[in-house]
Amino acid sequence: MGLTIAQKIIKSHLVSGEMTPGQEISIKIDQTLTQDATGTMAYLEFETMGIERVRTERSVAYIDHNTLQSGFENADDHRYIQSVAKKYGIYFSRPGNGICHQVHLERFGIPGKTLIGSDSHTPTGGGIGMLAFGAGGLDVAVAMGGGAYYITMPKMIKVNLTGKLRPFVTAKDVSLEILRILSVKGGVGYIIEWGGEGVKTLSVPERATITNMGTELGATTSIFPSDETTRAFLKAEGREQDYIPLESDADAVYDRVIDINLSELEPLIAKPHMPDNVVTVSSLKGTKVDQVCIGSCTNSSLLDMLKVAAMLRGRTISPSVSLSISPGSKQVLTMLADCGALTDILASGARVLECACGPCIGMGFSPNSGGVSLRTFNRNFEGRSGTADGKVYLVSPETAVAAALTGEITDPSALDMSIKIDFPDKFRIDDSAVIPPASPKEAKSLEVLRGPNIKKFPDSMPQTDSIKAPLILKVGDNITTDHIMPAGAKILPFRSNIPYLSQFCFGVCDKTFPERAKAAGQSIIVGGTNYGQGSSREHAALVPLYLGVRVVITKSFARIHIANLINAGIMPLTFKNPDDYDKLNQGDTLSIDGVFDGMDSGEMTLINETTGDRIPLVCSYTQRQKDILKAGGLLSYTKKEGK
Ligand code: MIC
Ligand code: SF4
Repeated sequence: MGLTIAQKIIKSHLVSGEMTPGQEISIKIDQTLTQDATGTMAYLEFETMGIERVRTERSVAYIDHNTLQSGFENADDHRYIQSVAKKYGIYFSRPGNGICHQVHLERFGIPGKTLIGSDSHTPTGGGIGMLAFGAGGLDVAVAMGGGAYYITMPKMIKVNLTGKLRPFVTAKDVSLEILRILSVKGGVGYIIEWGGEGVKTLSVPERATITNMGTELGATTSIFPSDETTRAFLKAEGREQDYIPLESDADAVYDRVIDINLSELEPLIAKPHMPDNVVTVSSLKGTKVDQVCIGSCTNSSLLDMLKVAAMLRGRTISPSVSLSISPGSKQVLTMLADCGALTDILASGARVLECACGPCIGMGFSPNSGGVSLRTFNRNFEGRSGTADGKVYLVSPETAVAAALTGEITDPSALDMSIKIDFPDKFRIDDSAVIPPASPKEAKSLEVLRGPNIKKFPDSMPQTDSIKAPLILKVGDNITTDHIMPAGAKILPFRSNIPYLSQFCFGVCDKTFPERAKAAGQSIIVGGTNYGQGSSREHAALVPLYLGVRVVITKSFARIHIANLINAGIMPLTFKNPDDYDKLNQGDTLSIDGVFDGMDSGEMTLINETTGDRIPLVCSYTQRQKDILKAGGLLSYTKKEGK
């Protein structure tokens, strides 16, 4: 039987397990990336492992999320990451050099290699044929130390592309179309492989937009073939030697095939507050827009920016709209400057922001009260923009510009406009903002620089054989990590200060949660389906751990979050009968006996001591996961096992 592209890469990197869907496998990781908001924690974890130098082929630390430096906290964290990177063999991409996923694609990504990153959009690398996964910081730390990465062997979806996108219909619309088809949980347990004749019509940045937003489907990762288009991209980056061709075998077997005819798509838009809340742009025609933001790891490539500049050339944005543009990297920004496109952007009245995540992670540019914000980003979760009642819509750069010009939601293909892009076949290569690590000899005498904002980890809590605790918080479906542990300009500086962060835990759902959880000592959370979707931030597990949460019971979990819970030593369990969710009320006292036997048999009984209900729960931990939970988390487990 033939293999898919992803299966081929897994096979060549397999360390343990069988490649049967649903089974745990572990794979060798060639490259890692971190960003600053998750990186500080990942490097603190790496340091506790006592390893002298990273054991990957390439590890890169990016500073891109929290670049405001509104107090000493960020600056200290950046300095800490820079000093750790230098000492332990990691390349350091300075603030201003760009968004991790964009820069990684440009400068470091290699087809056929494996990559994990402490950021959920690491699958962007799939645009260049990498098998790239988002993971918790601890998993990345382990991989930097040479440890394998454990995942459940996914099933395979093939998206078969035919046709060619019409003008003003874009890769972003392809992402929104697949979200419309599959929903934010439709990709859980799958790798999505993009294939078919239509692939040839998409450039690498367009493919990367699509693999980037595969994260919003809940997919384990997404990948494109590596072909002549990939070779041309690598050549333009001066890295043709990194090219290898990659395609699936003709008789490869997929669990599901979805057909999309690119020629039939039209501009799409995701309405507040979920990326799968997708309708056509034309159906919202005329809706007034207050703000437009262009950028993020989804849509900040040179191609995107050149199209934006071409649409803005000689035009002025609507007086009622505030437009921000953040190019994805220094390479993109300097090339826009070189060809004059930056002048077109500035002349239109746009505000050019730093090459960083910026508004996407709530670092400024929050919309006005109740404001409508059209963004080329990948997430429009409630409150993420920094304005609690802001209404964020997700669109392509072309639809974004159309709204910035007209002041209302407008289908860009309905504008009387045609644009022509001169796409260069050689990019401007300048790696001066990437600082290489010290030599192993020099590294020995280097000191790691720490600031006072770096606080200790929450104490680990080994699982006990019986638990009795109150149901401290009951939440619904699709709870995101932005609900559990919000980000944004006010909170992000404290990513290495768990006690401080804890005040904001679940703030979007219930501001009283932190106080109540602390007072309870130990507690249990109950959620609906797809609990923990979104970010890879392990803080969404470490902070609840700090607040005493021992168990989370849901109808289903998102992939990275369930791994982070186990890594933190919090026991994730699911309802055997999802309807039992209704038998639990916030404030009930719950208990579970025989936890260790239950971990082995895969079944436990939850007793609702308040109502007397007995509720069957299920789990399917691997031996390693059981050991991690019993040890009180991956860090204690790793130390104990001497791994
Ligand atoms: C996000 O888009 O939510 C983030 C911020 O990039 C996160 C990482 C983080 O929380 O630091 C992600 O996607 O993993
Ligand atoms: Fe940064 Fe936004 Fe991409 Fe996350 S989704 S990495 S915050 S640009």
